[in-house]
Amino acid sequence: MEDLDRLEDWRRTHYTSEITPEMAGETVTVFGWVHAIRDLGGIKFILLADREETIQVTIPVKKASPELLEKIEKLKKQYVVGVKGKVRAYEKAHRGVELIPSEIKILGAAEHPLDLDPTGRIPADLDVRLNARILDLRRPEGLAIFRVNHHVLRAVRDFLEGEGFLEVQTPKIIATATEGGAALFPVVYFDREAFLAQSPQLYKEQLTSVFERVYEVASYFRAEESRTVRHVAEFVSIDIEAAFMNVEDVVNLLEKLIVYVVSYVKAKCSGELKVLKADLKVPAAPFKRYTYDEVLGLLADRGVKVPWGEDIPTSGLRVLGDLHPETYYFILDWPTESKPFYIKPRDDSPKLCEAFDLMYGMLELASGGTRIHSKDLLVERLKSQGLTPESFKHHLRVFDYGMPPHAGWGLGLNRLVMALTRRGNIRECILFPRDRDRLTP
Ligand code: AMO
Repeated sequence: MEDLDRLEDWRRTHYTSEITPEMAGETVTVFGWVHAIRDLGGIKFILLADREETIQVTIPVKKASPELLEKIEKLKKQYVVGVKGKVRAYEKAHRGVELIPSEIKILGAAEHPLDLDPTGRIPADLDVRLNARILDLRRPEGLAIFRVNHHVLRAVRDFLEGEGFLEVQTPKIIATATEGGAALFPVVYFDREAFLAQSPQLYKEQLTSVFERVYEVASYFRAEESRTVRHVAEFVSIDIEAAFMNVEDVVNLLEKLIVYVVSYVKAKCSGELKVLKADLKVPAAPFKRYTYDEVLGLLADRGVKVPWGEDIPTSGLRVLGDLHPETYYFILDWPTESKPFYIKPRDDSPKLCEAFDLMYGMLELASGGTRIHSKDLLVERLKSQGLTPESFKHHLRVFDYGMPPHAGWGLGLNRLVMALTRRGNIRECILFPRDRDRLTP
């Protein structure tokens, strides 16, 4: 589209959501995207959407100026417009209010046919939606999910601040694997090979020997080969690590955090939750705590045999999901061999370790535990997992500087938002998801 109008001195006076019937007679300026156009001959309607809501703009043809009508003729869906007009109370309009424009600016055009209809009236499959992600995000559900995401993070930061945690940033280009080697993405680092970080594990542990309580919110990278609704190649994790704590302390802290976050989201995001049809219930603490052995028993009774020592397979997770719909619960006392090298084996029974997972239905939301803080034991565990202590020499050296006992966890933000917004695929909760098949947009 050739000649767009200029913004000049026009500034928004209100978001659409702020315009109420009580403001009848007031002149306002709104900006947004044309969601729908309806022409009844003598009267034309535009549904204008901004990031908050929508408002009906009503143009009685006889009363409108020729300039205004000319503008209206040019409009197509998803054009960006500014509207200056008078508020009118009108019961039949959405929210009982409409806008009678005196002037319209066309500030941005959209090419037709559009790749996707953001009103959501024409269903599209997820791949089509993700290919036109920006249009997809303009759907009310898209906006709602990422507002929930925003408020989850606010709640997390608020809570951890209250618990004395310091927010840190650790490197994302690293020299050695932290969570097992298979899923690393190599990068060319000048004349050496390096990797994208899978987690902040070793750095957050080291930092407990300085700042005692640290947390980080960041993206991590795993070359996940499997195509599932809950795995992506780039995800955001909320990690904490605390000196002078053990598994029990960090489990209790996580439980408290989940209750805090759900309450916060329920209070701040009632509109979003309605759009998403997510009826949130604040979970009651304490959450159910199972041991790994108890879970194996539950599964065996239902026909899923898991060899002791192995992780719970998807078939087992499905059974657990059916037994705990929309419910948070912990699994504790994992076999040492099923968990990473840095998890502390139990003193009384070293075949078991002080690790836990937090589950929501069939979804693993978080894992963590007490860490090994004896250097000798850590070296032994590295070796028994087939890793070379030499590759971890910088990390091990820190254990010679005075390492406190410590514990922590990593909580998958995208999975948590998936649970809170009741989405069936993690990709819906990531702005621009990355997986085995997708690297764009
Ligand atoms: P873990 O590997 O269990 O633990 O990861 C922690 C949490 O991160 C999320 N997550 C993922 N989300 C989406 N796609 C993925 N590919 C993916 N991988 C992991 C999950 C998971 O529960 N260092 C430990 C944590 C700790 O002990 O502190 C770790 O990384 O929600």
